[in-house]
Amino acid sequence: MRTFLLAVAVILSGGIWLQAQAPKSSKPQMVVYKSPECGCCLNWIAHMKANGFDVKTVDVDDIDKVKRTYGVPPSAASCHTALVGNFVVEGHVPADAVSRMLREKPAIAGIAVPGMPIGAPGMEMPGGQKDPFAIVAFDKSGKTTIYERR
Ligand SMILES: [Cu+2]
Repeated sequence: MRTFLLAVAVILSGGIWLQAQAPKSSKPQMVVYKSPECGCCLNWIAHMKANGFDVKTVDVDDIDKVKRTYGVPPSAASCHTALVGNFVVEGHVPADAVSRMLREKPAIAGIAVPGMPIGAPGMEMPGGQKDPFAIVAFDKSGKTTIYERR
């Protein structure tokens, strides 16, 4: 019994210690730039929040300027542009692909889902239609490669 109580005490104090060590928010912090009129952008933001991202939204009048600033190649452009860690996330990229990039930290500038494919996160249709799409990676020079196909 005494050993049991001791074990419980050790576990509890360990838990308190871990909590004290944890950063205030362990969620990945993301900033999303979008035009104020963009509805599907809001749907994608909801998707990212539902998957554990801490999202701050910034409405901008000139979203193309944001894309130029962060080096999104025109061929990879979509509606919204997001920053997370040292990476750029363009368009309706699935949250798990963003998480993989943050985990693996590849030598790229960011990933994008060019255009607005039907059925991508935030682009869901009432009938459940889903078009296949590619997630592309781009580097600082604007070169794109296929990151994943969905
Ligand atoms: Cu969109």
